[in-house]
Parts: sequence; structure tokens; C-alpha cells
Amino acid sequence: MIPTITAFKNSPDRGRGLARDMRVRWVLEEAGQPYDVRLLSFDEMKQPAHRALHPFGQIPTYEEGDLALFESGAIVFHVAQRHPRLLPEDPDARARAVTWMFAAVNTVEPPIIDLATVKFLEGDKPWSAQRLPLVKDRIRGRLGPLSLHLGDADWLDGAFSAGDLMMISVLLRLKASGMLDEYPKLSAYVARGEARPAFKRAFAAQLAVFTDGKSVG
Ligand code: GTB
Repeated sequence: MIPTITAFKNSPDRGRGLARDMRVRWVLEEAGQPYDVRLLSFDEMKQPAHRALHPFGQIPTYEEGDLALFESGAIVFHVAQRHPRLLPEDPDARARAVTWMFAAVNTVEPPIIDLATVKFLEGDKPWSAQRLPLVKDRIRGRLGPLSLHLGDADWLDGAFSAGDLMMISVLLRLKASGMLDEYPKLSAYVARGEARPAFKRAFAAQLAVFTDGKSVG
């Protein structure tokens, strides 16, 4: 059965890989799983029909037969579970890959979201200029140890896994800020993720929504 995901009809970044349907598209491409996309306006996301799938009225969601999921991390986990290339079969290696998925969304992503918030949503507040360096330092507090852990390895724990897919998806949000350039090993890590054919297909599919109205992956 071909799953259907939801994505922005009108994304602030015009489909340049930052909205969270990108990580879902990416894992589906890595898995070789075709998918359909239903595009939603901001208004449609808040309607009861969509809230029945996503209580918080957001994208992405994932529907497959009777199964409906929300939360990009949970969707990536669901798809990855069926593919040993994305989550190793060895139980300990699998548990470590899942740990990196949680580290991405629970430890690394929050201060990165704070940076977008302070810049774009709170930029006009009188305290915004004071808060910005604090938020940047909190990000550095995550990037430094992550870079140390990665060292000269290609991926976080052996072969590429859903843990890398989630971590790279989270780090991508920092590219425009220039902060990633302070950590050459992390920049190279993100570039390795972006170079994967599955990433390129997912990126092109998201961008196509805004360039030629194509919505099927
Ligand atoms: N924890 C949830 C998950 O991981 O799935 C968070 C989902 C979420 O934040 N969804 C956002 C959304 O639906 C889109 S991804 N927002 C609309 C709303 O809440 O009303 C966040 C996002 C949006 C746009 C950009 N961009 O254009 O740069 C980047 C990230």
C-alpha cells in the first residue's frame, strides 16, 4: 500500500528542505518506498479533518491503510524499522541508532529552533539582541560535543542509519546561519547526507511543489 504524507501548500522556505516533511520524504526515498503527498494550506491544517490525523494541526502526517501517524521522528522510525539499511538488525546497534534519533530531536534540535524563534518571531522585541548570543552559545554547547563524537567517521555509529538521517535533517536548519561552518567535521557530515541520492530525490520532490506544482514522490 502506498502511504500518503502531508506537506505545506505554502512553505515559508518555498520547498528548500527545511519543513519537516523533508525528513519523511528522505526516509521514504532511502527505503525505496513510493508515496503520495497531500498538500495543505495553513487553514486546512487547523480544520477538524486534519486534526483527526494530527492533534496539533501541523505537517507532516503519514497514512498507510488504517494507520495514521504524526511527529516526523515517529514516522521516520516507523519507515526505518522495516529496512535494515536504516536501522540495523543487531539489537544493540539498533538501540544506539534510535538513541541518535532521540538525541537529534530532543537534545540538538530545541536550541536550533530557538535560534529561528529569536531571529524571526522575536526579532522586534527589545530583549531579542541580548537573547541571540545566549541561544547561539546553547547551540555551540551541542555542536561541539557532537563534532567530537563524530571525529573523522562518516556517520555517527558505523553505517548510515535513521539516526544520521534525523541528525542531518536537524543540522540542515543551521546552514543559513553560518554556525555550521564553525564545525568543519559537521559541515562535511551534513554535506555527506545531502550527497545521498535519496536525499537529492526527496529535496527535488519537495522543491517541485513550488516550481511545477508536482506533489507525488
Ligand atoms: N514535532 C513535530 C514534528 O517533528 O513533526 C513538529 C511539526 C512542525 O513543527 N510542523 C510545522 C508546521 O506544521 C512545519 S515544519 N507548522 C505550521 C503550524 O504549526 O501551524 C517547521 C518548519 C516550517 C517552515 C520552515 N521554513 O520554511 O523554513 C522550517 C521549519
